[in-house]
Amino acid sequence: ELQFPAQLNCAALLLDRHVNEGRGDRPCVRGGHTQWTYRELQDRADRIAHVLTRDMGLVPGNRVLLHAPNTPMSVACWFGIVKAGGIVVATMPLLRTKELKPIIDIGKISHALCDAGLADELLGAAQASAGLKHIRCFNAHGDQSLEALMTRHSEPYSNVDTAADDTCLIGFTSGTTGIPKATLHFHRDVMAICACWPRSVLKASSDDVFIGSPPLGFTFGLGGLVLFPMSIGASTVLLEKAGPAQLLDGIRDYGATVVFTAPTSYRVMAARGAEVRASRLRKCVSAGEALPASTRTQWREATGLELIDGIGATELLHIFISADEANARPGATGKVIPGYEACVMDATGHPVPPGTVGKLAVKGPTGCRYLNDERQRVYVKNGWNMTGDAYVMDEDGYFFYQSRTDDMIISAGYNIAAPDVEEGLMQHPAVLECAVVGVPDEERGQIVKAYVVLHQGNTADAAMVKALQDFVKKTMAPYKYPRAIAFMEKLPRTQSGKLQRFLLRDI
Ligand code: 3UK
Repeated sequence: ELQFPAQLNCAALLLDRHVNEGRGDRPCVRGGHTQWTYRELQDRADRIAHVLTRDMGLVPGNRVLLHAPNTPMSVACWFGIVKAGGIVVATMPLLRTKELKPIIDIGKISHALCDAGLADELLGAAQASAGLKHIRCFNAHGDQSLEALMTRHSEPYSNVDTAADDTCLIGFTSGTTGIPKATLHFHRDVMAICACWPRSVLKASSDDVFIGSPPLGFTFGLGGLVLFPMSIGASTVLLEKAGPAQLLDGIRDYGATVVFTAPTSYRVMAARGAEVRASRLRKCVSAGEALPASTRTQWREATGLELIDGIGATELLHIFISADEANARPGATGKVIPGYEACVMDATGHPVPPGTVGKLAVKGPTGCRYLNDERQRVYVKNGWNMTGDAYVMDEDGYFFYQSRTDDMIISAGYNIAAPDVEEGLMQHPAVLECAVVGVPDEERGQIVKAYVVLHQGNTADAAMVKALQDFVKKTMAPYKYPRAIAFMEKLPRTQSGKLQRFLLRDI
């Protein structure tokens, strides 16, 4: 059982503690040409907290939108807001006015800190929302910029004395469908995730250098690139652009040792495995989407490193099923991590025996609290968080991902998990990535259709369709083979990198 004091501001534990305990001069955040120690980040965060309270009229409990790419300054803003008792609502940098507007409305946002480069979209959304009145931009000029206001406040800030169960952040779900859902997380939830997965699975040290691609608006990125490194006094690199090529450059240039990114990114980076071998990289974390067994093998063969897979969710804040390098099993996400419970249930809410497909149910120190949302009772049933994933657990407690519960294809009476067919196709050397969906069919109810992105140098023609179909029929149960195949330049993905299969169903 995790125990926390009744009063707790996570900024004190993640940031101030290191300065108070003599680690103030250790490197903390880097990015672009910026390099701040823990003391330097604390100085920025304190100044921002002063600006929020004195110049922007923030009172504890106000919601503050943070709209920026991953940079050291966005980390300073995150801590400034938390120190001042505000609630951080970090957003995906690529969101447009149309997508920011519901977040501002649902989240009842009153304040915003915004990178000047993204200000137009935010100002557009703010104009249409009555509540958002106080906006300051950074990376900006002029006497009303955040930087200008920061120069006026040099005294240390004493953190607002928040309760452990005051809300610290609101995470918006990446929303593959429907209106985005706002998930509330307390200060103690932030400390709970730092005490769980990083200690039992990641096992990084204060000398590690973290890097990765997920934005801070995605809790995968917030945890991996800010909370986890800072909870152990390590350092972290924030990349504004973090496609596979920039990530590899960053790993080399900053001497990164721990990387967080999605399966697709590992597939692309594997082609430059020699550079990874020449780097200091030692731990590679994959989450956000199922990791195909073939990607695990491909990465190991290219780099000599074993991937750490983990499933997390915005609703649960971070990872709850995972395995370290030594305990990895191909095709399995891992075992439930200490502190959490997980099981696979049937439609009536009863656990199914090992080896049977069912719905994943999870319980632990963190869990879903939607803000004013009817969908709360769909996600949490009898205290179990129902993630919407179909899983199988084996006799040893390893969990094997099958599909999202709504990505099960039923064709001529067969249950076919879309990711299973994707994995089969991905084994073919011509396939870079693919997405499989069920499309309506008079005779079979649904048929399996694959959208395929080919590696450069291959031809998207009828011969390729035939070759891929024959290939799948040879390696898996023939009823699973894609009866229809279409080729694409790239697949539709959310800003957190998740495949949007539902868009393909409607083509
Ligand atoms: C899927 C996975 C198989 C799964 C997230 C790590 O992805 C995160 O949060 P989201 O709310 O999505 C949650 C859903 O994504 N998923 C994530 N990881 C895996 N499926 N294997 C995986 N390793 O459908 C889950 O229900 O965007 C991931 C940490 C924090 C996060 N928020």
